[in-house]
Formats: sequence, structure tokens, C-alpha cells
Amino acid sequence: MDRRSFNRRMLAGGAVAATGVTSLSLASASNAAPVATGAPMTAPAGGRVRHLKLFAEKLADGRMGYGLEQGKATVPGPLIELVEGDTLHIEFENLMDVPVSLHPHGVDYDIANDGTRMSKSLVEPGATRTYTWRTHAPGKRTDGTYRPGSAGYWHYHDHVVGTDHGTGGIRKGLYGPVVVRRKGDILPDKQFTIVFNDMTINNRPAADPPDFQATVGDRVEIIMITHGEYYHTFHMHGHRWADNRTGLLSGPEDVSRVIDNKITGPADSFGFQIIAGEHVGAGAWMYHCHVQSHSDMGMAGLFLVAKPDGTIPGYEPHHPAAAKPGAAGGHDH
Ligand SMILES: [Cu+2]
Repeated sequence: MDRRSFNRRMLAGGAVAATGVTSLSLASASNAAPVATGAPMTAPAGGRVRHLKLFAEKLADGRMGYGLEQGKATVPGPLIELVEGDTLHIEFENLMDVPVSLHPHGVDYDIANDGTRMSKSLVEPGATRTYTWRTHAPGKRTDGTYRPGSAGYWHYHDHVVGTDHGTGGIRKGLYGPVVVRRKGDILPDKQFTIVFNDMTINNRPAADPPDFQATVGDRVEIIMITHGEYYHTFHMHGHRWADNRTGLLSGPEDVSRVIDNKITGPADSFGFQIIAGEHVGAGAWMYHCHVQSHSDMGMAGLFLVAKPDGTIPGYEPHHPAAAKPGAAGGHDH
């Protein structure tokens, strides 16, 4: 079995890599059989009713996170992956000593599920409630106009910790990715979530930013979210993507811009798929904020693309991407 079909089997078995966290993956919840032909796996039809248990809790280091199991919260929270038409019921339990909530972007929710204090859809300490998210396929409205479907790269976050906008919760790590696909969208081999939150990546210290690893030829999906106080640009070395819903061009007539750098502000999200090392080969490829003072202060990590034998040419594991914190002088935010 070659590596690509192995990855697909892993995906079908539910072991989707997503910044080291477990996830509600698409393929693991479907009956999609592994494909051994070399053709990419694609998203099944939507319309399923799915259930998820989610916890909010404090981490030992003071951060706050969402997790699929008690004691296993992560920052970012678990990847939630749906297909247009799916409904998701999330049984959400608050293990913290302050009220918390779950507020999604992109999916459909009624006012009683918007995760705010105003709609009384927060969750008190020790309490549990179920949030319902729905998604829909594209279609026509009764007036004949086109109604887009729910598909896209979205996210969720707390809306009540610290302030009624969840400013304290987001600052401490209460956020996570959501992917809604159309039926037939190509599924990736690996998925990584990158969140620029204030001046951090995934709330990690500047001296220890998250690195992500793949092998040349892997179909890698990046989900990129921004939170906090600042505007950033997201840049990845050696790889390009289309600035549209999937990050992929649909064909030669697709007029979407192909980019390798994108400006992004608080609560923006986007995503894309790349083939690791395509045309450029293995290596320790930087990704970083391209606001110069931000990258100098540590908003930089590595996309490690290994050769099939596992080696990464020229790579010395000491984060050369990140300048030493403070080395670039003061920061005037
Ligand atoms: Cu920045």
C-alpha cells in the first residue's frame, strides 16, 4: 500500500491529523470506503443527523479550551467537519468555574442557539446544554434568486467569558475550526488549523510556535482563523492556493486569484488544500504573519515537508523561522 492510500485509510478510520487533536471528521462518520485507485476521496452526500459531546475546561497552564473528552481540551478546539445538509447536535458541558458558550460562524442556528448571554444560550458552571447547528445545500429562493449553500471554512468560539463578546474566552483559547463541504468536495490526507490570536499562533509562546508535518505528495488542508485585536497577513512559503471557498481552482476557467499571502482580520477564516512540496520538494517551509514586526516577534512556524524516507533536507529543529522574542525591539500595539 503506498503512502497516499495509507493516508486515505487512516482518514477513513478517523485518524485525521488536526494539530494533534481528535476531531469530528467527515470520513470517520461516514460509510465511505477507502479508495485504492489513487483517485482522491470525496465528501459523501449530506443530510445526516449527527451528535457530538463537547467540553469546555481550563488547561493546567491557564489557557481555556474545548475538547471531545474530559481532561483533553486543546487549543484550537476539535475540528468539526460537516457536509451541506447535515444537522449537528452538540451536547456541551461546562467544566469551568465561569459561564461559557459556543457560538458558531457559517452554519445555520436559531436565536436560542447563538451562544450569547442575551439569548440565554450560555452554559453555567457544571451545567450541560445542547446546541443545534444546521447546514443547507445551495438552491433557489422562491423569488428565483440563487441561495448559496453552507459550505466553507468556518469556526466557533466562546461568546461570554470575560465580556458579553467572549473577549476573555477567545483570548485564552476558546476557539476552533469548522469545515462544511459540498458533496463531492475532495477530502484531504492531513488537516492543520492555524489561528493567529492576538500576537500568538494557536496561543503558543513566541519561542515555541506550532510546526506541522507532512510528506511530499500529501494533500494537506490548512484551516486559517484570526482572532484578537490585530490584523495580520498569512503567508506560506513554496505553496500557493486559490482565494475562494475551497482554496482549489475548479478548472482552467476558474477566475479565482491564486495567492500565497492573504490579509486577515479578527474572526476571519479561510482554508485551502495544497499538495505538500508540489513543484518545490521537501523542506522546512516557513509559514508566518507577513506584518514584519509580527513575524519578527515570533508569529512564524514551519510546515515540515519530508521526503518519502522521512528526512527533511536542511532542517535543524530549532525554529529558525522565529526570531528571538524581543530581538526586533519594541512593539507598539
Ligand atoms: Cu500579524
